[in-house]
Amino acid sequence: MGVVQARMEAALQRFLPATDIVPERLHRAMRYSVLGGGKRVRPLLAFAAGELAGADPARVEVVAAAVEMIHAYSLVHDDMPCMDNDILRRGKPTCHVEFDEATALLVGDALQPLAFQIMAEHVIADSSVEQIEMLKILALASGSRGMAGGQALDLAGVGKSLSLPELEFMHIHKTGALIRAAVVLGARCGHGLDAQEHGRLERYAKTIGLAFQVVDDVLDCDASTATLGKTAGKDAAQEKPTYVSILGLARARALAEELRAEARAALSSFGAPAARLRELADFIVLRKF
Ligand code: GRG
Repeated sequence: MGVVQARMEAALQRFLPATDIVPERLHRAMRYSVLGGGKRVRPLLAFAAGELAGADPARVEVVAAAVEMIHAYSLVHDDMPCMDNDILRRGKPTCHVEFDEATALLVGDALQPLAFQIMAEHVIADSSVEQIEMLKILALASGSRGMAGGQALDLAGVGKSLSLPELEFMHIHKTGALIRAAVVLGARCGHGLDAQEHGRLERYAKTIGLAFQVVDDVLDCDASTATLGKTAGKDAAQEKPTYVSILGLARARALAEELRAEARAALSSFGAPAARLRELADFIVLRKF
């Protein structure tokens, strides 16, 4: 585990309610769903963007944990029988299998406000106006004009053929919105960037958000369940439109490569301080799980 991941794990341990606090079972299920798993890509992005913007890591830790809580809730709900109906996540039984459906629903219901609570009760900006702006960024990224809306489009697309722009629109929302929020919020914890630089960072964030999804589609048909820690081959089985189903495997791989180059190009003016963001673009595209 890297330094950021270890720091994140400790922070999430602290922010999540303890298992001896009532209701114990819900708190156990929340901790089960958030802790001890996941690549922590979004926190890594928040810390890397924070580093570029000269942010205090103590502030970045809060926004990174908030984004990761929203992400964890989305996975718990996505795995439920009413959505993707999966039994394996991060190499262990999904939340509704380990606990039950009602508890899984409540885990999402509770993780989502907890994300906003920690952002409201810790100092993450120099002014309360700026802090509220940051809460709004996460709210927009999570809601019907962001991740939840993208999920709705995803569910509506099952069994249908989507055009490439339609697929891209869905993914920019479902997966891209939260990835963008991680980068933007990490950078907003500091004040080292001007408006133009924030714009370049936004372009980077949008591009790697899309690259993340293209690679996810490739891995779904290219990697094993054991490597992924989640059921492989589901997209084809569920007749979901994906980059692979539309472009074929080779062109989907080539697109991921193009997006990696585009993301790195967006960072070119930043020089050495953006090294971690470049590494993460490489990791997102070259990952095998
Ligand atoms: C239920 C509102 C709601 C939204 C669900 C993110 C999402 C929306 C569903 C997950 C389904 C899925 C496979 C999306 C593709 C990309 C993705 C977000 C994969 C999982 O993220 P990783 O790989 O997971 O960062 P880890 O476990 O590493 O944190």
